[in-house]
Amino acid sequence: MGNLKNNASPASVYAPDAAAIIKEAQRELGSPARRLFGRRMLSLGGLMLLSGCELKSGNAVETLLRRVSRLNDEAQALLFDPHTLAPTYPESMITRPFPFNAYYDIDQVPEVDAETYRLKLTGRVKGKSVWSLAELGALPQRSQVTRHICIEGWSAIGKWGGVPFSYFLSRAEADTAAKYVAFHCADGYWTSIDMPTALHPQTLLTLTWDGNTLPAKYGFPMKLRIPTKLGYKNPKHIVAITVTNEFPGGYWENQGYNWFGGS
Ligand SMILES: Nc1nc2c(c(=O)[nH]1)N[C@H]1C(S)=C(S)[C@@H](COP(=O)(O)O)O[C@H]1N2
Ligand SMILES: [Mo]
Repeated sequence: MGNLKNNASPASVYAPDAAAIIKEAQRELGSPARRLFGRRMLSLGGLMLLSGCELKSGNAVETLLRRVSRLNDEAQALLFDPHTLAPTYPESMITRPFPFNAYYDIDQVPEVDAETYRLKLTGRVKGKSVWSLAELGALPQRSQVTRHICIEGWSAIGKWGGVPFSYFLSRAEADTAAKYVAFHCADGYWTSIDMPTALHPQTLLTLTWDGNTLPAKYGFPMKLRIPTKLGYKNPKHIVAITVTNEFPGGYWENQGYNWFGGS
């Protein structure tokens, strides 16, 4: 990101808190953008020229950066190869203890009752729309050891097991031509993904961690594990899933994290 730093001066001319804007720009213009533009990062000045925007107020900058981030989503969607697999690891490499992360402390983890729990499907779904844990557990299960990468700067290897999500979507007769799948969680968190990622062979609706029932801290009763996406795109404690053509956004995404969030 050196170029952004070196070209910090144009931003300071136009906007009051250049440092914050540059930091935001660095976050928004993550690695996929770097891949797209080669090693020549766009400076804020370059972005201004490209967009025809004058970065006079913080608000204009934010609007511009959001537009760039959406462009970044499109670029990542284009670069995403549904047949490319994320690396898998031997069980000996599993990170123990595995880190906990959420937008709250560990003592606030939601408690979901296994007996009364029901997963609800809404939106473009024709089949069974209410699922108990026993019904989900009776579907074919697979497990994989993959690396979870958090945008906050840590990663950890874990083993998750569950139902291939593409299989689940087809069993539920979901419209797999729809654009998005959104996830609503017991703790109020929500996120959404593109359909090609939902159908990716490594995207699993997981019920176990390390061979045992998913512990509360890791998302009981269910975490969507997507090894091709960053941690914040891996919802825990899912209670409802919506298949939709309306852009759903997400908890962190609506605060500026890039929506596609590929890893
Ligand atoms: N429901 C819910 N899901 C969530 C989050 C959250 O706060 N609530 N945080 C996300 C983030 S940022 C990360 S890094 C991972 C952390 O998962 P872990 O606790 O299993 O490490 O969960 C993701 N899914
Ligand atoms: Mo994260």
